[in-house]
Amino acid sequence: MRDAAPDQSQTVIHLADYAPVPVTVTHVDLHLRLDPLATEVSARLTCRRQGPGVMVLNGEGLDMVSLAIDGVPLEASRYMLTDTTLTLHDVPDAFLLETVARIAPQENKALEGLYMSNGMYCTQCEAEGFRKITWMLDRPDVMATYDVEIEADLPVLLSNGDEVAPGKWHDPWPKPTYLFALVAGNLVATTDQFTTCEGRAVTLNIWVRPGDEGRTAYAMDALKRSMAWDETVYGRAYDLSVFNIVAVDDFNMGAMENKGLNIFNSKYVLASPDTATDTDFALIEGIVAHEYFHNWTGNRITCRDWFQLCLKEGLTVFRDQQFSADMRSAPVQRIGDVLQLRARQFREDAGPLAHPVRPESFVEINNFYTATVYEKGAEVIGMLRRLVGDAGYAAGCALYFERHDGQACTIEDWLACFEEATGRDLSQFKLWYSQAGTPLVSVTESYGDGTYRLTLRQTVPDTPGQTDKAPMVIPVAWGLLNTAGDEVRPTEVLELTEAETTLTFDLDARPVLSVLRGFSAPVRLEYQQSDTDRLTLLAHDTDPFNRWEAGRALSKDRLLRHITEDAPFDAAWLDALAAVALNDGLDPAFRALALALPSEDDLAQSLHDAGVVPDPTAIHAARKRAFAAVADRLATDLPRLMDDMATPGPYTPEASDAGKRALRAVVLRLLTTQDGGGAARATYDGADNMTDRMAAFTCLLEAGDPNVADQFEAQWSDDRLVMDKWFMARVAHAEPTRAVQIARDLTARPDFDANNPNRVRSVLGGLTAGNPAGFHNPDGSGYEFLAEWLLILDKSNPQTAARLSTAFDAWRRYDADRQALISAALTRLQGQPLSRDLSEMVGRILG
Ligand code: 0A1
Ligand code: ZN
Repeated sequence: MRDAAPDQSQTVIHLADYAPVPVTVTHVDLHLRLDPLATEVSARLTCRRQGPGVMVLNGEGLDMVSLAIDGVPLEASRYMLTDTTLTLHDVPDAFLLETVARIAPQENKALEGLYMSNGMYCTQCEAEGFRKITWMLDRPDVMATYDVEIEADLPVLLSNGDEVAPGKWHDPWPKPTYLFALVAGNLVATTDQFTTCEGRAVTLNIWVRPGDEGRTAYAMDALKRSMAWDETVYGRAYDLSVFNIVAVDDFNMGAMENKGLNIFNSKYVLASPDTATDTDFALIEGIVAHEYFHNWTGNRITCRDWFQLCLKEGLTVFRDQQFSADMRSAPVQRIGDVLQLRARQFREDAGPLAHPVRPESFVEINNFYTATVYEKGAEVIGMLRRLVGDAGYAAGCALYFERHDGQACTIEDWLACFEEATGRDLSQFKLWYSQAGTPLVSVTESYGDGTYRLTLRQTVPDTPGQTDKAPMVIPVAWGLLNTAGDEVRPTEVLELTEAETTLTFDLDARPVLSVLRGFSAPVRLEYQQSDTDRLTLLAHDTDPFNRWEAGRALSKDRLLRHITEDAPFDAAWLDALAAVALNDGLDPAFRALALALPSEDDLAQSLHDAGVVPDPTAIHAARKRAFAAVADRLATDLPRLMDDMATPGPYTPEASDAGKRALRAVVLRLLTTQDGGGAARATYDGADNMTDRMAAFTCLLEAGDPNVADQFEAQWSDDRLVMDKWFMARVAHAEPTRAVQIARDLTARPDFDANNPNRVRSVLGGLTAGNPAGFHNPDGSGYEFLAEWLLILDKSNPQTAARLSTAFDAWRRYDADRQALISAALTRLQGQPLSRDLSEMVGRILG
């Protein structure tokens, strides 16, 4: 294997420096003769001058075989070739550039460009991978049509667009390089049909390795539902005669929206009841939809430059969340989305990696596929919709699709459509794209003499490179209940635009405030609401999100007070949780969410926010005690609850059954604290689906069952995706003092493939995210272990190494000893030759 040469160039690229290319490419004609070590890529680029200047093409790791313009080989004096560029001097106004390059896909372990996975050729070109295939203007504002011819002794040869002859593909839709894709291999398809609302017959294929055909049905179903939904809700129809999805085992991210040829991490396509959990099914549905929705938000209308990434990603995440909410329970989906946002994006926004939704500079764009760009980007779209209303949102989207189809756009283009369609000035709203950091909204209220007064104050915290921020426009949805729990004022949206706003009302009695309903803005609330009011909201709020939020606030408060003051767990809280758990009128999925306690990382951040240094070991222990207290309170009800949540009949991934299994999983965890694993063992032995099996497996691991790990392995050792779950669970559910050693031992196994990102993430992520008390072992062994692996991975797959390094980003929360250990590990890393990806991350984390 050839190591990826460390690229330490730390050139900073700025949004402000954007300039269009002087010479553009309008058509790309590619011929690829595939070979593991000597693939020949012949490219014919139709070029046209559009302004003054030299033409600089990108090209990395390419061996040049030939170079010609309009059929004439180019003399050495007319071009300059470097490791990363091909500069052409004195080109005509219109010409054909012909290059032949040689590359070695088999040696490409960075999984960017053209690479091989289990004998199959595949590509990943976003963001800047096309330059590893051939010389080209590898930037999103250069949009070209493509003809591709693939030569290989393999049965299936795929590229973008429509197949015009075996192995020959034509894509009529102009696209940037990052949407190019090619796949060649021994694959089998599950095929279906869809007829669009415009009457176009579309063949749908999901291509997998032979043997995996039995696991494609759910993804196909999700694809058809996505196509129909985008027509109905956004008026967007598909535009080619074929839509191909390919499942690949070695993939850096979740999936990729290449035009007409989506490539997926096999984890997000393949599912059967026996091998995938309910969570996997939900993720597959959401990701299939996400990639499909990109066909309009990303592909037909793309980004002018990579700073505009949120233009396609924030909008497409918002759309996939809307879709999932329509397919499933909307409140449960919203709670899940907010949990995810807080866990990943709030954490990012609170630390050294904080950046605006539209960053203004970067060294390596791959480091900006972040929770802020994706998830906060989606929240910004949600706020926009709230502010302009449903009709205004529909009108703005319609104008955007009509005006910008076929273009590479900016956030300014997007917002202008909403300003024009609705007449609303969005200049203050635009701050959401440029000011980093999670705004803090503090809420104070008073009641006296028949007057209720509500004051909201906002501040936006300092973040790296940004201080003294202006007030944002924050849509705060709120309503009032009376103390008996009846709603006295239904939801209204207050647009907080100033640093401080006060509302005053005449009311007969003191109300109970329900604020930030539906989590109407991605902000943190500072609000000392009384227990009584929270209990009222938990029992009665008409807004399901805030009903859950009230319970969450109570639980978090109990845990924090238990950690800082040793406060006992009181009956009022336990009774309230029990009441929700046993309320048959509520959706089981909601009850499961209400019973789940805040995560260890969430508690660590909350302690830090309160000025207390978090101790991961103490947090872990406190959370276990809280769980045991809930189990004690519910003890006599647990077996019945388990029975009530039975799902008779064969497994279906439907949300209603999944909700019951989710509640059963929480109940099983509670039961395990009481019976040492008896119920979990019975569930494990009797499970007929992976959801129940995994729920029981993790309980048994935590209970110290001596056999279950081997038993699971014996049954599933041939299944890569199932074994990823096993690797992760072994670490995440290990006793914290043993977690690092277990992780270390797992990486020494022959089936630990360091070139497979899923396997690597199972073990390293299982430790850093799944077992915080283990990762933060006071002896520093977790930090050492991660740093060692970052260095190893960086040599072959810099992108994955850089992503995993974010586990260190919250280091300044911790005590002086832990901080010293982490900064020493990071500083040692910094002293090594690192990739551009990892060195940018380490530098930013150290600050
Ligand atoms: N655009 C894809 C995600 C993606 C991004 C980068 C990749 O390689 C660096 C791969 C995939 C999406 O949003 O699904
Ligand atoms: Zn996306």
